[in-house]
Amino acid sequence: ADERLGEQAWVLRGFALPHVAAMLPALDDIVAQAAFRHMVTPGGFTMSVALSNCGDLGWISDRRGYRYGRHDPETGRDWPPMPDVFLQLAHDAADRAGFPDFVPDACLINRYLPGTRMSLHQDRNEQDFAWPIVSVSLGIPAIFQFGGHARSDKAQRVPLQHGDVVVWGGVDRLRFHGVLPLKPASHPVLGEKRINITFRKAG
Ligand code: MD5
Ligand code: FE
Repeated sequence: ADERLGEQAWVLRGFALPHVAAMLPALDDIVAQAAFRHMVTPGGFTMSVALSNCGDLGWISDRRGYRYGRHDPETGRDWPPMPDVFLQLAHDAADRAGFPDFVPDACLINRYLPGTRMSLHQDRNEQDFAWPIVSVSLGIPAIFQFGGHARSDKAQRVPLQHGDVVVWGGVDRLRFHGVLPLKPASHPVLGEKRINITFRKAG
């Protein structure tokens, strides 16, 4: 029951569910090495989402800008390696959405608590926009905003649940998107939070 969001954008409902049991301990391992933190935007605002990364490249923000880097700026160490279960899930979801041979080198992990939001933006820090982005939602639900190519274009609202995977590529890769403030809720396994894991080929 795949849902088409755009010409080359798909919601794969529950696609991650068979992998969640293996993903959660891998996630705990990552955040034990590279803790969730709130980064500052180039404009001087502290992001409401807390983030970590795994893989060769991690997405970072500070007063100097947004970019990918090989090291965790908090510790100076490499980001933790991308677990095989993450790689396999990202590859298989991309393939299912029509993007074969996707091998991500960057995995951004966002943590949302009730009230956390992400305002409309485009993801433009990757080298090659021909590769898709794969996003996995875990924990409490969120309403994703899927906009157009201009910030002012009307956005569709797409509810995302635990286990849903979204794949964006091609003509939909640079659409504006965001997440509405999370409503308080509790998930039986993750508690009062949402984790979003995005896979990119950044380098
Ligand atoms: C989230 N994260 O739920 C979202 C899901 C981010 C971010 O937006 O940048 O960390 S990823 C949504 C996304 C990625 C690339 C393209 C499009 C959406 N899109 O064209 O709609 O934490
Ligand atoms: Fe984004």
